[in-house]
Amino acid sequence: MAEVPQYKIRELRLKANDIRRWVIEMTWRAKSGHPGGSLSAAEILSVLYFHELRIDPKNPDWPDRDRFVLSKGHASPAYYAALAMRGFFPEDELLNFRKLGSFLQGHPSLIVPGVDMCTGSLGQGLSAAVGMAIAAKMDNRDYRVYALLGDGEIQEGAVWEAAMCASTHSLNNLIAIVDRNMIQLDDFTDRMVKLDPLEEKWHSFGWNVFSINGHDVRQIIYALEEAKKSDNKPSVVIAHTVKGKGVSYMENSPKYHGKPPQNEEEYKTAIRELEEARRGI
Ligand SMILES: Cc1ncc(C[n+]2csc(CCOP(=O)(O)OP(=O)(O)O)c2C)c(N)n1
Repeated sequence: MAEVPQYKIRELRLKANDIRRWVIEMTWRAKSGHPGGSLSAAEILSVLYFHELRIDPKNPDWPDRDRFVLSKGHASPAYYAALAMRGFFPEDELLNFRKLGSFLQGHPSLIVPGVDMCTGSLGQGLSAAVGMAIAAKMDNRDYRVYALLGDGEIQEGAVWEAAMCASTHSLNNLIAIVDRNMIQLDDFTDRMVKLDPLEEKWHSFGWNVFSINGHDVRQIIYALEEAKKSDNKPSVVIAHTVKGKGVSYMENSPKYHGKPPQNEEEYKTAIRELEEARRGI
């Protein structure tokens, strides 16, 4: 793999920090939304939107664009932030998150520029991504399809039906990323339905598997580069992350899955910690 220059790594880490800032700002203003699983996915979205995806914000419907499906649709704050920062719509719109009349509702829909699939009902995104990847092959187009799934989400059986379908059709143009933050709605995934050995499960379903630290942008870039070399299999990146990453009182806490900062003090603490982290990047 070509070495990624240090300035690029730093830029991607700064973008992840900006995404986190927006997640706090948006959920705090809306007094609702899902910060935990948005914060865990910040580096993944930063790498996708500022390094990986072949997209054109001026032409969101470009037929040859790479597709992205945020299967864990509740992580919309981080997703909308990445889309706005990338230029699909003005960043000011993020201040209207979840407001009546805004196009930035709690879960992504096709009215949002840059969004390729309506999501929010968990378990469906990979099937949609499989359909898009098959369509690319049928149309002789070389775009790739990326899907981001939650680890709680993949307890849903439909995900595994889609996984079998993808390997059956040799969808080497499909890359799934699992945000393995170990927590789902209100508890730890392993206390609800165990997923491990997760890497082996995907292997046995016929996928290439890459297991990485999902907060290390270099590792994310590397895994995606390797995945793209596949000539006959879909690939999955198991991104080991921390739910609530970057805000101390949210880290590893099921409480902040679907709860914004609870008061002014929590809001200020979150912003202060993210500003401190930014200075260290
Ligand atoms: C079909 C369906 N069932 C239940 C929910 C409610 N729900 C929203 S988020 C969530 C937990 C998701 O956990 P995970 O996939 O691990 O997401 P993350 O921790 O990354 O936020 C649930 C059960 C839903 N959105 N869709």
